[in-house]
Formats: sequence, C-alpha cells, structure tokens
Amino acid sequence: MDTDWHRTLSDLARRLDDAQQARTETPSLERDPDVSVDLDVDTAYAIQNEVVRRREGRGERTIGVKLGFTSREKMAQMGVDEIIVGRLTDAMAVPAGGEVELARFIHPKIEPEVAYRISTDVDLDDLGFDDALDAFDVHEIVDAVAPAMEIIDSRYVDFVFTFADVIADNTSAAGFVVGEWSPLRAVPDNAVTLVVGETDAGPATTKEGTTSAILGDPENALREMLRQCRRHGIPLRTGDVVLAGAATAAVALGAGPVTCAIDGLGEVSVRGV
Ligand code: OOG
Ligand code: MG
Repeated sequence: MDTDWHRTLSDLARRLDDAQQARTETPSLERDPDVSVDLDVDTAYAIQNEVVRRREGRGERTIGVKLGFTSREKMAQMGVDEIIVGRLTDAMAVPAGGEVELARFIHPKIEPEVAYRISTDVDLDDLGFDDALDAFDVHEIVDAVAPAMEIIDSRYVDFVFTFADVIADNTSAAGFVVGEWSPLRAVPDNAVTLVVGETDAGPATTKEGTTSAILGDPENALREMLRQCRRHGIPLRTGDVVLAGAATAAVALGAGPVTCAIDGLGEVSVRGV
C-alpha cells in the first residue's frame, strides 16, 4: 500500500476514465506488460472505486449498483464462479421510453435486466456470516421490482477483457433504463424477451430467456450482491437501484427501438439515436 501502488492505481483509473470520456478503446490492463501491479480482485475493485470517484468529481451521483456474471452461462464463459458488482451513476440513467444517444458510447450492447429498489440503508456489517446469507429474506432490504435494460460498453478493445479488467472497468457499466416499479414480488422463473429492431448495428434480433437464468432466481443474485458489497465495501442506500444481471446474452445497440418484456413485470423500451 505504498504511494507507488496508489499512483499506479490512479493512473489505471484515469486510463479507463479517459477511454470512456473520449469514446476510445484501451487495451486490457492485466495483459499490458507495462502495468506493474498484480491485478487481483481487490486491486481491481480499488481501481473501480477510483473510476467512480472521478465520475463523482465531475458532479455525477452514484444511484445504485449492477451485478454481472449472475447467469451460469456468463460465468462459464469467463471461467469464474463469482459475480461482479459495479456502480450506476445518474449520468447513466436513460428515461423509460426515451432516446439514448449512441455517440456517448464506444461499442454499446444492450441486455435485459430485472431491477430492484433498495428500501433501507443496508448495514453490511450486520448481516451475519456468509453462509447465513443463503437464507436471508431480501424483503428486508428491497421493496420494489421493475423490468429494465442495461447498456454495457466495455472500455477495452473489442470488448475483450479478463475478470479483473472488467471489475476495474466498472463492469462495463454505461447506461440503464428502468420501467415502472411494482411492489416487490417473486419472479423466480418468468419469461424474458428482448426485442431489438433492425439497426445499422445489425438485423432485428429477439432474445428469449427466463429469470431463472439469474442464479436460479434473481433474489439469489441479491444475496450474492450482499456478500460482494460487504467484501468490497460497496454501500447500499435507500432508493438505490440494483440491476440483478442479464438473463440473456447482450445484443449490439444501434439506432432503433429496443424493448424488454418480463412476464409479471411488464415492459420497458428505449430507442438508440
Ligand atoms: C460485463 C458486464 C456483465 C451482466 O449483466 O452480466 C453484466 C460485460 O459483459 O461486459 O452486466
Ligand atoms: Mg448487465
């Protein structure tokens, strides 16, 4: 924890932050022979913290968290068995039914998500041991659920990264849209449909899945979130939005309409322009 280490971390955070602001890709940090720090998971979260701190320094407000790799398929793809957590800021929020400017992004993709709303300032030190979390009743910390979509936009070249890289890059967080909130209800195995209209980024695409792809039930993802937030000191506050993780693969986002429908929750749309 010397000053060189801190300087390297803030240099790497600046590299990712500059890439996001300039809409230019940057090579993998972990595979960069010039990066001298060992990019373990804790270091990667320290870089993410610094990336978020830089955004806050420009006046952005952190308004939630997003979970990644919560589907077994995505975990297997990455060869990992842990979820990742990133931060959502107000600058990433897109109004439901509204337009999102593609010029904000490098190579955006969109994916269907279930959103939850945190109902209390969560005391992460008061949750018992990790094992006890498996029985934790999420109603204690969450009061509403909504259909949502996430726009992911890796700052890395060709969207290719290692596990530590993507954590440092705030888990590719770039945009999100949340539909109408309903009082919290269980959605353990509900149909999810993402319809992406024909765009310059590709032909019309429909992706179908179910919420059970999210760790068997997105509420399990919330329990994993608590474990990870406690481990990495990520606060959860009243009113925060949580994206529980995509239930299908992401689709390239171009100019045109996109709709996500989740059985029992309704639908939400956005248009790339
Ligand atoms: C990382 C973000 C993954 C999800 O829902 O699983 C994610 C990426 O694929 O770029 O947001
Ligand atoms: Mg996602």
